[in-house]
Amino acid sequence: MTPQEATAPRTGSTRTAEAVARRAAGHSLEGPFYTDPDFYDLDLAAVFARQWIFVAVDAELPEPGDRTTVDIGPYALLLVRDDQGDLRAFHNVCRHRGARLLDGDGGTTGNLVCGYHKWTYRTDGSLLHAPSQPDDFDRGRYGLKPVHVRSVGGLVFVCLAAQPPADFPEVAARIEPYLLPHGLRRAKVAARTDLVEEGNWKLVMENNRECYHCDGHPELLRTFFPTYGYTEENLPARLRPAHERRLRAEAEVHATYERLGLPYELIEELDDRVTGFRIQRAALDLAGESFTPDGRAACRRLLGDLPTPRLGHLALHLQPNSWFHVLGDHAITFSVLPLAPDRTLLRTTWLVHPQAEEGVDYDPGTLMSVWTATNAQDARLVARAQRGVAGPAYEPGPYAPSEYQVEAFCSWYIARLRSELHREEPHP
Ligand code: 3BY
Ligand code: FES
Ligand code: FE
Repeated sequence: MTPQEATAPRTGSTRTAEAVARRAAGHSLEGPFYTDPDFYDLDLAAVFARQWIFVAVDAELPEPGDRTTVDIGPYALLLVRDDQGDLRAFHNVCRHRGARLLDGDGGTTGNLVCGYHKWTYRTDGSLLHAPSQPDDFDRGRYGLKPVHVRSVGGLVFVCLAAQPPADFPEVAARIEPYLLPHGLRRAKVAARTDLVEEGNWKLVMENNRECYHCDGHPELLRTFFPTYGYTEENLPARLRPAHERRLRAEAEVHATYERLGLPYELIEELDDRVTGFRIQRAALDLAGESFTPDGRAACRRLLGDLPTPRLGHLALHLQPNSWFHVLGDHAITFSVLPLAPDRTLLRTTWLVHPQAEEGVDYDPGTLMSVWTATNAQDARLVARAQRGVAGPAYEPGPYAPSEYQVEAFCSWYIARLRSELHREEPHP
């Protein structure tokens, strides 16, 4: 090494590139991936500004003029349904002097009016009116900056990149047949919670991708089989009774899926493509209908007017930031959005049949209880993990076999960073 190299400052990008190159497969990531602002910036660039990010459901903005806002790290976005009924997404930044255009979520609007000097945009993003500008002012130059948006079976994704990942249409085409029978596009939002977790976004995702910690979820485990992630070969003896119950329950729901023509095969392509995903229909324990204490439906009206609630759950995992459980009676969506290196928003949304009436067909407390408890338990685990990996004694440790989806997430993530570090295209 020449003296010059030895004394040259190690820039953020050099340190990050070295850590990415060093990553040992089968082991958790080094501490700075979860704590260091340079890694956080790299995650925003390589993942959140490149991939399709799950941010909302169609049911939040069903009618023309309905709108909502969402922030992805530093990117403030607004979603609006235009006059033709199509979803649009824009940077939520006024083209006059850059003020945040809309605040908060929900609401209906004819036009989008900036609260500062009242520049007014149509729902298609074009600038309709800029008060007191000269006659030759060219409104055509100051439309809102558009962002790619698309719905997949009622789930809304945005992509900040100029060129979204080319494989997403294929992934959408493969998961849509699983989702469409549940009618999520026309469903009703029964509840939504925002939970700020005290941990890096990857710890939130990694935690979701395994059930090695599921003893911490007594409410969930009444219906969710704890055998998740294990195979016949590596199943611990203590899970054998649950495994036997699961096999019997699977045989029954498979017959139902066949009878109703519902796709149920496992597709698991988590780390070998740009848009990693996993989808599967699987049985639930007890009554097998829903995530409730006795496994019975929490909502009397069924999603998509399906003829039986006894459908187990459709589990969908998408890289980088989401997971979903679709049941006969309701659906739950989970969107993970980074706030800071050590803070992450988990937005959870419960969907029911559009005509289901609160207090008549469902009690929100019952509907929400299992995942509210599970999210709170997971948030405590994520905060513990963050505190541990932030300390000097932490070194990456080995994954257990049942954590193979955590390894898949991390190797998928490392591949995204590698391709970012070798890329020359600028960012939006
Ligand atoms: O939400 C999931 O996909 C589940 C719940 C428990 C662990 N995780 C695999
Ligand atoms: Fe929006 Fe001035 S910043 S109208
Ligand atoms: Fe958990």
